[in-house]
Amino acid sequence: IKQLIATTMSIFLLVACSEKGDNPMLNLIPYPAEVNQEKGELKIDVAMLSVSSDDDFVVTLLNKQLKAEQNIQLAHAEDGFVKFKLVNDATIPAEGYRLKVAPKQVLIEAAEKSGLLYGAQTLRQLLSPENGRVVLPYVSIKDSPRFAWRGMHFDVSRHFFDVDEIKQFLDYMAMNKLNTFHWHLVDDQAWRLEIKKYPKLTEVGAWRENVGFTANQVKGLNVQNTEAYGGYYTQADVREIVAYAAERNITIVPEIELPGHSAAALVAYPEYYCNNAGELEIWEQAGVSAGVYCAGKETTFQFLEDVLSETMDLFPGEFIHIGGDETPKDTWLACPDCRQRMKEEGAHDEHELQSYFVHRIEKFLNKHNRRLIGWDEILDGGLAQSAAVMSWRGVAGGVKAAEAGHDVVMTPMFPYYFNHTQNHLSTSPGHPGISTLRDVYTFPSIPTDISPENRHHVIGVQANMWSEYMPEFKHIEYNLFPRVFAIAEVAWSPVISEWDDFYARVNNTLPLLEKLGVKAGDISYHVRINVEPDYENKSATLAFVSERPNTIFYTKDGSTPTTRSTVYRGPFVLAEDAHIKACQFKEDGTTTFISEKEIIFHKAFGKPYVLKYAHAPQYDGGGKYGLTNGFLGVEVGVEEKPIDLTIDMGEPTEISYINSRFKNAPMSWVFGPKKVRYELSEDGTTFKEVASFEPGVTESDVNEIVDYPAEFSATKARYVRIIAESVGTCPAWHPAAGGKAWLFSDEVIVK
Ligand code: NAG
Repeated sequence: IKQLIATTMSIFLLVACSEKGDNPMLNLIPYPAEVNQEKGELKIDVAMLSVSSDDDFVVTLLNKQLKAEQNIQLAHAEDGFVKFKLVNDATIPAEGYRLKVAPKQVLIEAAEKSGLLYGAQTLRQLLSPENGRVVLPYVSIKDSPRFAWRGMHFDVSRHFFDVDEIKQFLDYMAMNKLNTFHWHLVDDQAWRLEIKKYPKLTEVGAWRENVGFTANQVKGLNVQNTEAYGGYYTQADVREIVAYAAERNITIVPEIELPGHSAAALVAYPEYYCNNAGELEIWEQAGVSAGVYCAGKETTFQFLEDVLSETMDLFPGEFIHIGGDETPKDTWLACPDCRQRMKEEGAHDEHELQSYFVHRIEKFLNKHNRRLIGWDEILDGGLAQSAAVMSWRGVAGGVKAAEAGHDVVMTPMFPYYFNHTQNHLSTSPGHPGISTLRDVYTFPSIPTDISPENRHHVIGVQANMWSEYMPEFKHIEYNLFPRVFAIAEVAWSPVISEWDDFYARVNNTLPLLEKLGVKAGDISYHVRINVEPDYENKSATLAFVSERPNTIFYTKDGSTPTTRSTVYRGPFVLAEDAHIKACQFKEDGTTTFISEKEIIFHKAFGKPYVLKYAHAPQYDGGGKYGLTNGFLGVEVGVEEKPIDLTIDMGEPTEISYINSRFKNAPMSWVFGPKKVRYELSEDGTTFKEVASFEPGVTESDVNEIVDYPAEFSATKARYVRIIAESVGTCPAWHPAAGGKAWLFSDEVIVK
């Protein structure tokens, strides 16, 4: 019995030891589902690491990677020290594998090739040779992905990337266990896919006169704007790329945008544009053109079905992406054919006409056993149950779609758009609007607003790479890394680790990127100021979040922080107006950016309001109280229509001051208001004007917030109304003249 107790004890100790978590995390990204480290490590000469495999490609790829990263090669053997085995074991989940490092062998087992491929990627990260020897921890790993859709999107329309660059992109995906490549092949700026039946799509549509996106917008670029710029993929190229991806367990989802974002196609084939709608050009700048397929002509659908048929021949995957975002519908309203179609189909307005358009394409795809996926705008007007939705304008579309029973891929622009810069360096390419590694890593990928029984509809996550301001592949690499590690781990790992652990693993992986010759994006010194208002107690809790562990210094009076300012030690409560400024300092004592936030506990703080015209889902100002949450800087955005809100103060309140704030940034299509009017009411029915402004539109390239403060004699009122008129459309002098303009406001201050 003594013997038995002793044995049991030692087993207990052993288990306790391996589960206690006193082992540091292994340097693996994405982190496996289950890792059990045992005592000790295997030290072995690289030359002894022979390999045998039930699948040759796994070894070919692993060897190619090891050569580049570590300059080592595993020799083939009948009975290798490293064994990749396909086993008939139903307990291994889809794409999953088991990996065990033992004294006499390294064994990777999977039920499918994809599992072996991913096991090899994990092994690759475990191998760290020193002086001809490899040291491997004794470990046993059981691993499989969290999501079936682990996506990366790449826009090759705004700028062209050749076959080798696409393959390189796919390699980066495979090493991060990503399995879905969303290939954005067409847009207003170019059509890049050869379609045999319509050769002009690429003869005409793949080229524009200039590289466009003026050089001063595209940092570090020095392109002569004299020759034709462009390129396309032949069908042979595409077949080669599809096969290349398949070997790496990557399915390609091609995107054929419709009905909007289609100027390139319509310049090549103007007959599918509404008659008398005017001339189109292939775009050389960012933004949305008027190029929308005519929804009235039957020939449009014939054309699109032909295009989609060739597309389906090339891409064997289940999903075809049809775009569906940002469709300007003015041409439809002015087109007799479209009007006729609306009448015939009982479409009450242009939105229902888009719905008809999408439905019709969907039926065609379904007939060919494919599923449609599109941007969240396709939800307007209802969809067939099998259609899937990509939530890009925030998470609202994802919530709506999942609740309606559609599968959803979460790709909210903040933080999953990798074209947004990830730091504040003036040399960083991409769109402004910072989205850091930490933002990507810590973002809740399944919105908690989805009811628990519908959360399974979130089939995955995806990061998008729009290329307007990234003409060269090095820009893509800079913005991809290191954030791709974050999206990969979110997509794969069942649990997100502590930030510090992830940050450490990323830092340990950066030297490898250097060996591959990749210039990864610099990790920021950004300090995010999070405000949690407490409306009942007229206070707010502030928390600062940074990527780097450096000390955060801050001030509350709007002065510039220095290393003698207050040190941030944790969340704190604020009950008085403050102008917070916070930053981290680099080793040389400078800083890259000072974050700031003004907090004002005014009379309308936390008061509910009603907007007459809904804001865009992606610009909600931070939630329900976006315009009365007391802090400045996060905006509510309304397209084309006025910002017209009525605040309910809850009870008659003495008011003598109103200030509403609007953004003016014409080059981002955001214009200050044409007119602003303030009104007060006691009963919510009869309103009396107390102040008004008529600012007029500036013709300039500014990016400013303008205040409209008004003081007046104290008046008792329960309701406060602010009416700010929009310019509606971009004026004649603007590069996007006629396009819908935005109106943005961050706060209404009432005193
Ligand atoms: C969106 C557009 C896209 C553009 C991107 C970045 C979607 C679904 N649509 O407005 O065409 O490239 O922003 O500017 O993202």
